[in-house]
Amino acid sequence: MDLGAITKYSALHAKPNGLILQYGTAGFRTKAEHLDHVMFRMGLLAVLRSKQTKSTIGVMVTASHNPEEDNGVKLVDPLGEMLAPSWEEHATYLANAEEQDMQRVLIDISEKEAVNLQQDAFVVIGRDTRPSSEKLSQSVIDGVTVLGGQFHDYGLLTTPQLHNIVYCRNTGGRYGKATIEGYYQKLSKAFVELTKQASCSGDEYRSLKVDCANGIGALKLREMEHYFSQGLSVQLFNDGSKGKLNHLCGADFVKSHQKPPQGMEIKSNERCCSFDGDADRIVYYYHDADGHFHLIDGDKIATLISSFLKELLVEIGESLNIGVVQTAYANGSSTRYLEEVMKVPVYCTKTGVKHLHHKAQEFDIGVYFEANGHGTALFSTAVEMKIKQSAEQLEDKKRKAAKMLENIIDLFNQAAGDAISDMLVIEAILALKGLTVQQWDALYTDLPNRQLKVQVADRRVISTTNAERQAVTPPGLQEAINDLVKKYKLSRAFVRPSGTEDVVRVYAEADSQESADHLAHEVSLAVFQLAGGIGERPQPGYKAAETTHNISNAFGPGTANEHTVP
Ligand code: NG1
Ligand code: ZN
Repeated sequence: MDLGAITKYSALHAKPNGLILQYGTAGFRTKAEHLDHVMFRMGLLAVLRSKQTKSTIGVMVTASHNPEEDNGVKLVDPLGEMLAPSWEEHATYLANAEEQDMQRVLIDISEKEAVNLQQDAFVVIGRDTRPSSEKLSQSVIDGVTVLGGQFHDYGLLTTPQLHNIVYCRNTGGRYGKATIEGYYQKLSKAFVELTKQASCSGDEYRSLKVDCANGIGALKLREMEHYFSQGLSVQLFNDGSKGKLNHLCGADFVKSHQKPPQGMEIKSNERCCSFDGDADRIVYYYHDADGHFHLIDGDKIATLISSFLKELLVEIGESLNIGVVQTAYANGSSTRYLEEVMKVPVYCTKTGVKHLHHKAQEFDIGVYFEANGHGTALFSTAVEMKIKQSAEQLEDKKRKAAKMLENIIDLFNQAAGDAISDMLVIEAILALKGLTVQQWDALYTDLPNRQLKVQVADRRVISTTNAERQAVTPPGLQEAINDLVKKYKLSRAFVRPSGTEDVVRVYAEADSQESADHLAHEVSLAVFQLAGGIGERPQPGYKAAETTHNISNAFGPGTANEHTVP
């Protein structure tokens, strides 16, 4: 380690005194102007992680669905997964070291993790379309090079494309070529093969409106569309040519406001979808003949996918163990439908895709989705081999089903939830089953629900158990929630501290929208009273909820996962 050079370069990416940031569920995320030192240091850390794992490590510069002024960074582990938890702690430790302590912290981490500093290191870097991303990714590169690491800067990428590239590089090409071209070809080939088998070829099944959140998804979909155009035509909206990133559009906006994005004209029964700012989430929606908006979220996507996979397995005659993984935010109707109608086991994990991903790895086939539209399906190596064999050996209908499954496996991005890949999977399934968007939506009816945010002095006073469905502290809060829930039919409510914003999230569902709204409001009041609420008391009615939403979305210092030490 050339400590002199590190000190010299670090001074060029100096940390503002007293600024403290946390590596949260999605890495570091805050105002872009506070992130230069974090980027440089994550370049250093990626080199250490690469030396330790003797593998390529990824660094993605993005703040996903956050406003354009924000940015963020996360590291991608060798199999395309989120960074291991012990290294998340190192990341926080290194990002927060004052300038004079930085070297010592770096040495500390390499000693603790027994990093062989002589080992080669290779880091791949990607970034989204934010105005700040290019400069910040240059700071990552400075960190990588000063520690003697080699790198490849892939430039503009969606987050899941970077995860995919890391996975491909570390598996010697078995998972596919580690290039953007390789990604387009693999997915498109599988998609075109699948849609060739669809019997209904009416136009309504084969065209889709896509809201790209004014982000990277638009660029990448445009690059890719000619590869799959014989199977699907896409019409892009919010492609970044005018509007601001994630502003009044994108998957997060559509899901949380339960309304269509701006800038997209929707005719009745037209199938539409929205990506988020880094294209790792997707939600679908349509307007019915009466002009009512219908949202099809991650839960219904998981249901469509798992029922299709199950049907194929029955057809092939394979009894593989298939499971669906959700979080506490999954709509109660979806869980009931999966368990009672489809007879598929459902598991609930803590919020954050790394938890869902790990749980899904326990099955032959694990389908996981957060309600917000982030998810994918994972297939064990043994299953992949078995299906390949079946596609060669079986005959007629069984062979056809095995071939379909083989292509579906190729169409999923098994490294991470991926809006483009999920979109193609969904479009293929709808075409193969001859389903309209309304028929898909009619699988079950979502229970009315409401999500609110409450501001408290210190959200860490709330701790939870049972996959975040019950509050352990502060004393009395869970009892209060239990009493409130009893007042409503088909009701459920829980609270948890957000991992990405300085708020407590409240979720409630019940048999009517009015009841869900009341319950959410009453639970918010209980949180405010028992967990140290600050500012204005929560007000009843959805109008108040929207106001709360906007305030905490401002994401300034003190409202994000950022604290300034006085
Ligand atoms: P927090 O802020 O911890 O609720 C949010 C989402 C997560 C996940 C992360 C990372 C909800 C309720 N929460 O986490 O699902 O996507 O952001 O982006 O949607
Ligand atoms: Zn995202």
